[in-house]
Amino acid sequence: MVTDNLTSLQTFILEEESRFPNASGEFSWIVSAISLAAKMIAYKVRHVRLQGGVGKEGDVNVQGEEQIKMDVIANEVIMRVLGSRSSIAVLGSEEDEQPTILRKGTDGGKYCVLFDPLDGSSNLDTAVGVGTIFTILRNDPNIPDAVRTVCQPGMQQVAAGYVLYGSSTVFVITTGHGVHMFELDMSVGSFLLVQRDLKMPRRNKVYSVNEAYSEGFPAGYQRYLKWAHEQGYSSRYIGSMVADIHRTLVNGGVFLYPPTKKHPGGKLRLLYEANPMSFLVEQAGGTSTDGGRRTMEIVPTEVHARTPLVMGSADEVAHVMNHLRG
Ligand code: AHM
Ligand code: MG
Repeated sequence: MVTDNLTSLQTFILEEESRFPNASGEFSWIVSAISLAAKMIAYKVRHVRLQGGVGKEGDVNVQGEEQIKMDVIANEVIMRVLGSRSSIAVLGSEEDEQPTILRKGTDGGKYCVLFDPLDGSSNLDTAVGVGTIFTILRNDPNIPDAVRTVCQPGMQQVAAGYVLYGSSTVFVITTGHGVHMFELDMSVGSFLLVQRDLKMPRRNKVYSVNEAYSEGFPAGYQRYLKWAHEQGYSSRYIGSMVADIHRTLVNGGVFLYPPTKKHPGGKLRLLYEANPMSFLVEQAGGTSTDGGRRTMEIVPTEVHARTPLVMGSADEVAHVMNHLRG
């Protein structure tokens, strides 16, 4: 009996694009570049100590956070691989202060790509899963300023996804038609489809939050946690967003990064982390808010804007929201 055919990420994206008769194919080139960069980073992450990548780089990034060598290496890989794609007008990394304008006006470039090259990299020295997060936005050539070009609400994303470098390497993507998961087959060097149209469970009694900060959380979050304890919830927190969101997508539950004493406006970045993950979660049937508003409706005011985050299974997010309302 013939089961499902094997489908590579490349073939899958070409098929998706063929649904749009006027598609130029430029989009599939970008996804193929991201997958190439991901394979290179996956290899380097697997050998991070042998490559000398766990040491501190000595610099701090634009957020004032200390960079480790792999942050810089991953950033360079992505910039090199994506920088040569003619359809990208603006490329922005969480590690850099400003997005880079690659092409202007008549030079073309239909898209902007934003990425967090190696989220959770502080976990690399303990061999915990880390990830690359990306989002693809449409470029508006009439806006000459790169920051204003990329400051689009999440609703306008063309595609978003992440690569989790965990016990296996998985590539999860949405183009607005469901969420699809691929696994890296090292023997052929390709990401192969393992789950089409992934839907997250509507409920699962699991919350994922850095509970050690809870004294500094607004009262509503504290009420929610007390309620969740009484209801017999489990807690799972890796401290590496891609790994925590991947588990939440697959198993259900809720992921929270509330306002804290240290980060009163939330820690996670709206454009680089919250929006791409929100797009995926919504496409998988879940919801995402900043504790009040739908995350993807927030209009970013700056490229490194941060936001509190409550995302996950629809019913679980609703429980949090009920407690936040009082
Ligand atoms: P990074 O982009 O500097 O790696 O920081 C983001 C990470 C996320 O992966 C994770 O969800 C969060 O920071 C963990 O923060 P905390 O250690 O405060 O719980
Ligand atoms: Mg990050």
